[in-house]
Amino acid sequence: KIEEGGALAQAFVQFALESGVLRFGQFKTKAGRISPYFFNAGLFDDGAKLARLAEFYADRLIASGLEFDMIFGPAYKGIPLGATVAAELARRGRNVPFAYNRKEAKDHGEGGTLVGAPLQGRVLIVDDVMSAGTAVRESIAAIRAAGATPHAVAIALDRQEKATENGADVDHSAVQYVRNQLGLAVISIATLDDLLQYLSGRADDELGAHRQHVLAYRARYGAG
Ligand code: OMP
Repeated sequence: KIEEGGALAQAFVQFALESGVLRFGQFKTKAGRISPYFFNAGLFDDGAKLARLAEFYADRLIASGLEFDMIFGPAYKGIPLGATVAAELARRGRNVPFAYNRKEAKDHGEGGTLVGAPLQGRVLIVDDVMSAGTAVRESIAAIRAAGATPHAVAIALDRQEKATENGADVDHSAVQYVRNQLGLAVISIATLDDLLQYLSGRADDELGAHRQHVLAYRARYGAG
């Protein structure tokens, strides 16, 4: 049983806020929604932050009991994430192969779009965020095309918002779709609910003021 939320999620939300990775304001998401918050994993931008981030993924993965044969980090943001998570798991005695992809095929040298270990067996995708679900579908397709099995997805933040299909919003979230329709396990360090819980505890300060905007966004785009 994958245990979600709890102290680990709260510690992670705090870490993301302190690192400036999680910010409040007005941001346009990939699906074209105007969001009052944004999680920019690219701002885990030094060795200490990346190491700590990898510890959060590894803690969650190990607690989940999930079995997998290798790690895939999708370009671009999944590449350092997959690499650091693979290194952290190896440090804890669990060494698995690692691969990543390029966005553009290379026509010289080793060629192709896949780099690293051959894609085979049960593949764990390590990525940053799931919103409407476009990015994860591309990773799943790339793994299948290579003849391997997309087995699970580990993300830092599940935004718990309506997925889109052919440009239209549907009622379930991307994570629910990947779990229930595609049958992959999805492990997230934190969710939108965890962020809201964190903000509830900060009702008296500046951070708490963002809660109303996040609640309004959830009312409009949150998955049913
Ligand atoms: P979907 O492909 O719609 O699930 O959106 C996920 C991608 O959106 C992530 O891989 C990011 O590139 C980007 N994103 C963030 O990084 N942080 C957010 O808080 C929201 C998004 C987003 O655009 O939805």
